[in-house]
Amino acid sequence: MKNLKEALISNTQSEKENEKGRALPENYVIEGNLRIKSEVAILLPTYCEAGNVARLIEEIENLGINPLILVVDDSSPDGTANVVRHLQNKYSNIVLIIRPSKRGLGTAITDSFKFLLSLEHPPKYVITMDADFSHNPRDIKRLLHVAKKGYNLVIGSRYCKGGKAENWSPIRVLISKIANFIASVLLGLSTKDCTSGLRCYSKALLKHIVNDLHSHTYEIQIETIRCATNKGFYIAELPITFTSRKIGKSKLTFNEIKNFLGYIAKTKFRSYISVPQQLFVKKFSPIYMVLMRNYAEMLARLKNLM
Ligand SMILES: Nc1nc2c(ncn2[C@@H]2O[C@H](COP(=O)(O)OP(=O)(O)OP(=O)(O)O)[C@@H](O)[C@H]2O)c(=O)[nH]1
Ligand SMILES: [Mg+2]
Repeated sequence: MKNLKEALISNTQSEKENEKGRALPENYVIEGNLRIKSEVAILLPTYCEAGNVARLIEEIENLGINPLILVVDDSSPDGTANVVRHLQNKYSNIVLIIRPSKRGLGTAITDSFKFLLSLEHPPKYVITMDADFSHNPRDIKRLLHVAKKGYNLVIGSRYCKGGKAENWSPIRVLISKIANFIASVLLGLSTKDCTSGLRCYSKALLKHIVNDLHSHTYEIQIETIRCATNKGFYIAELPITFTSRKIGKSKLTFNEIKNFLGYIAKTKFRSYISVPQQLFVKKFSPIYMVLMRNYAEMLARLKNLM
């Protein structure tokens, strides 16, 4: 087992790569072949998904696209990492990152983006999906097809025409709808499903936004859409059927919902204060200039007196 920084440094010799390695925490462990050359990476964040992850990886392997499968596990107490290790004996395209404790979905995704971009052969497309079979692995090819048309972010959407969520409890439907309503009304996002975790990101997009991502938990899904929109990248939505998880427990807790609402409130507040600030500087800049000139003159006089 290698420390992530060491693994990156030993596999990528250039100084630039080493700098990127240093940007990642020292206490992560990485296992697998970092020299994999694949056009597509599939990112599976896991926390206690031992009952799902093996079958999911097998189904992804059977798609025939030979992707790099990256599992980011937060030291799940149910032994998810061991299940993945077992599969690494069978398939050479699986990389496992183990973080020392549960650190949230948002940081799992951002850490993975940083890691993938620092590889010797960074993938051109990065798919993110839940590891609980809520997302159908067969949709991966559909997402890639649209991404290859030039869309930088393709979202598997439950709320665009043709999309749906099956067997979801009324409370989960309500939480999801409210979260999307808040995101579209308060942040002005035009995407219909802003919280879906099934996505395809282009390398170009990730390079531009990775350093702007600071979410800890589920708000990452909104933050990535905002960053892509603000920077003028192309976003598409593709209808999917989302299925409620059958094995394992949801990790969506009150804390995650609190973080999500906190992110929306903070972002909205920032947009309120930045507009008057910009107006103020524009409108009063002549006054500002006069004040500055007087201040400079005063300093010069003081200097002459001394
Ligand atoms: N590494 C990591 N993965 C996480 C964390 N929290 C959630 N996940 C994973 O992120 C994915 C989405 O989490 P879920 O618990 O399915 O959340 P959800 O889809 O809103 O809830 P469900 O109703 O259970 O489907 C799953 O693969 C989880 O195992 C975390 O803190 N760290
Ligand atoms: Mg889920």
